[in-house]
Amino acid sequence: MAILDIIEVPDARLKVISKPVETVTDAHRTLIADMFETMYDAPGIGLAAIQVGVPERILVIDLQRPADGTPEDADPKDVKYVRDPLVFINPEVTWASEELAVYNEGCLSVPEMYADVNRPARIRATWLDETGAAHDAELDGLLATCLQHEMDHLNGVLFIDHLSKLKRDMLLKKLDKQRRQAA
Ligand code: GNR
Ligand code: NI
Repeated sequence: MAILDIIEVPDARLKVISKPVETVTDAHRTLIADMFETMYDAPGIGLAAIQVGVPERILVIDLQRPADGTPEDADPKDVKYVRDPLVFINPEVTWASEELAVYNEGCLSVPEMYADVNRPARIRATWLDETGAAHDAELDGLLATCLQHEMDHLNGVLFIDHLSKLKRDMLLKKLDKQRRQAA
């Protein structure tokens, strides 16, 4: 297992269109394990392979979930969260709701910058998991938002590309300033 370097803007690799996986191999499974380790270390809730420099259509998500046996009405401060790793290979959106949901998104490749992004609230998607098994499911909530954010990465798109040029340039300037102050 290894923690990999996460690519940040303005690295040109973030604009690359990633290639479909033809056959899921042990090398992919090793990459996926490293992607989870990298994501948990960051920490983040999702990571696309291109963010660690690999232009293949692979992404991982972990939104964590309350531990088994947690009552619906448990006090939020008593809820213990456990890992819930999800792997998506060659994901495709086959349906999207007209209804949009807004989420204050961030991205490990645009560190410490956040902005509201509107996306379809519910999507139906197909994908393969790390064993090569096919899945088809309707998703909503943060999982739908996060999967769309990660799928954008596979197409060379960042959350800031959904903003006006004015807002995008403001965020990139702020990031630049922050980096110069940290240096
Ligand atoms: O950690 C992350 N948080 C997040 C918050 C709202 C919407 C999407 C995300 S994904 C992001 C990690 C990341 O950059 N994945 O590509
Ligand atoms: Ni991202």
